[in-house]
Amino acid sequence: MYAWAPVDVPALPPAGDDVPDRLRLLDTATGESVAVDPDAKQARMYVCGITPYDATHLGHANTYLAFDLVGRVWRDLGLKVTYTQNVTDVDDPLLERAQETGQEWEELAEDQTELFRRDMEDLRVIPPDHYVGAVESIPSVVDLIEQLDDAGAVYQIDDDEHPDWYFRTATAPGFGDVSHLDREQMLSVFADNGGDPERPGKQDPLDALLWRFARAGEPSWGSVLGAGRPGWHIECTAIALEHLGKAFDVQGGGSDLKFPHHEMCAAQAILATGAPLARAFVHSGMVALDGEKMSKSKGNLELVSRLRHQGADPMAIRLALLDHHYRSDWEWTPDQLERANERLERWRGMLNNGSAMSATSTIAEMRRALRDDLDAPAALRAVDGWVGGSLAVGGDDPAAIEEMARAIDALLGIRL
Ligand code: 5CA
Ligand code: ZN
Repeated sequence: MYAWAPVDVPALPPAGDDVPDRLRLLDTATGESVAVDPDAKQARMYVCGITPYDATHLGHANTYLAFDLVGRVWRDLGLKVTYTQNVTDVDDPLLERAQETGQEWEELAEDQTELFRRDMEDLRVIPPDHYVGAVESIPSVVDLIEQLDDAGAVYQIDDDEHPDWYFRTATAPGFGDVSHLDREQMLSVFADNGGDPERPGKQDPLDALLWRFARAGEPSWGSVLGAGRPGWHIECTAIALEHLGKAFDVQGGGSDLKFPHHEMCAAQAILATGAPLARAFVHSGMVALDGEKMSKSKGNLELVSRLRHQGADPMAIRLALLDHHYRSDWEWTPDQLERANERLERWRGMLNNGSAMSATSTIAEMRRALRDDLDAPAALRAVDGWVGGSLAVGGDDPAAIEEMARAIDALLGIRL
């Protein structure tokens, strides 16, 4: 159901000694820049996927482009990459939207997942190796909850009708080590980010829903826990552990997922496996529109698909997003697309120019920028410099144009 077209990534000549041979990223958990390459040849990354109840907006696209760059840099370092992404294909916002519109929830999820997949293809995002739905993962979710139960970290709410299962958060080892929020801050963020601090019967307002008992009019699945459906955090913990194993290299998502989502996933994984979920927790910044974080729930959106229907070149959309550092919070304005178009035209013009300066030092500069916490804006400026210099002084390196086009494609995902 969730096929996603492969993207061709051209091979580049190996980097020289003037380029560091590791990718460093800012790890939210330690607050430090860390080398995220594994010792083995196989790099493993999990990125939190969409909840498919509305179309892909530029905030989502920005987040998936950031982690697309991680995969590209790893490949350029000669690593094999295993990339897993989930799709939260059953959850409250999705069921609520289906209720409002009268559409079947399964159909809504499938339609929006399909649209997301097409948007990602347009933007030349390398597909995950495992693109996994919550619904198809219910057996792993149930197994993991049982494991947590064995560890004494699980309880049922004292409620005859809906004895939902909860994760005993406060006593979990390492709880707080991802987001570093104090309890006060956690409580204030929790409700805004999908938590239910007010639910009567919880032992601690910060405890996280693991398994929601069936309610009238809601989908549910039979299990040893009773008929119900998965909570949100346990979905990602189960999918990540099943498809990547423990202590994988990068857990990624937007900064809105630091707490509670990634904090809960991390605590659940440590309890269940005795090992950290991931070696680094990496978060992309939030894209805003009209002064507020772009969000499906608020409706202040600019959509990849809308820009495409208006005739935007997907490579210009990609360039416009890459012109912001992945960790910065920024606001979308239409003039950014115009500027990206002009840049794309300049770069494409260079392709037809026939003569250029050597590309070697520019490609080294792009690699240095990207390997140092994914500084895509600096990599774009390096290409600008090469294009401008080539046009100004001309050049006599006939292979340089092709080499540069390959590097722009492999490292930045821009097909000229
Ligand atoms: N299904 C969950 C993750 S398991 C979820 O958060 N879905 S989502 O559709 O709301 O968001 C999908 C991804 O886009 C997440 O990684 C989220 O952090 C990121 N995201 C959401 N809004 C923005 C935004 N305005 N700017 C940047 N990234 C965003
Ligand atoms: Zn997630």
